[in-house]
Amino acid sequence: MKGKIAAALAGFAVVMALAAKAPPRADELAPAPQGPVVLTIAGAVETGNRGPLEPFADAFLKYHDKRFERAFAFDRAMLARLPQQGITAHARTWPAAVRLRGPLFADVLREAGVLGRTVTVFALDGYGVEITPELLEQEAWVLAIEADGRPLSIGGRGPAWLAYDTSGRDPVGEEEEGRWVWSVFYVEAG
Ligand SMILES: Nc1nc2c(c(=O)[nH]1)N[C@H]1C(S)=C(S)[C@@H](COP(=O)(O)O)O[C@H]1N2
Ligand SMILES: [Mo]
Repeated sequence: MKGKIAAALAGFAVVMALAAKAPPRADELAPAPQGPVVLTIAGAVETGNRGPLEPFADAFLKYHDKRFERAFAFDRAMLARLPQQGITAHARTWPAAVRLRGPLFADVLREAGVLGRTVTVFALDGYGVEITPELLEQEAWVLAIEADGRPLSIGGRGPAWLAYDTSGRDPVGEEEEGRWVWSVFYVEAG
């Protein structure tokens, strides 16, 4: 009897694991981005707008050893459609303060359905910073897509740059600047 229960439980666990791993059906997904994707959010994404990482097509994500069954991908227009915030960010080592503009990072996370989770923000160069919900609440974090009136570019600090406003206080030091990830392209929600 015990064996049967154990076998049934094991079978149930396998079914659940398969269900969790199954790639989403197309009709389960939110509308896909129209333009080139600049940001992919994966991990604890429930709905998402794309299916599994495709090793051939998603060569750069594969290069960074990213894996997912579903994700929420943003093209630049999707980020630009969210309410935009203008901030002035300044760090001690910079030649001058920079005017940044883009959506609140919290709005981006909400759109992907992962607001409230700890996220790791990754850049093209592999740099990654963990942002806990507590850290997110301490500042009005902006995922900037524009700096000093110009769209952020790949090769510059684009496609997106995570920072917060520092006007009215001293330029930030190394510790805070270290959390301002530039060239953001991927977010993993835990
Ligand atoms: N993409 C990316 N963002 C990053 C870093 C990095 O190496 N790569 N370094 C962080 C640190 S530690 C600092 S102090 C600032 C400035 O880094 P930089 O001197 O490499 O420009 O960016 C932060 N954001
Ligand atoms: Mo740094």
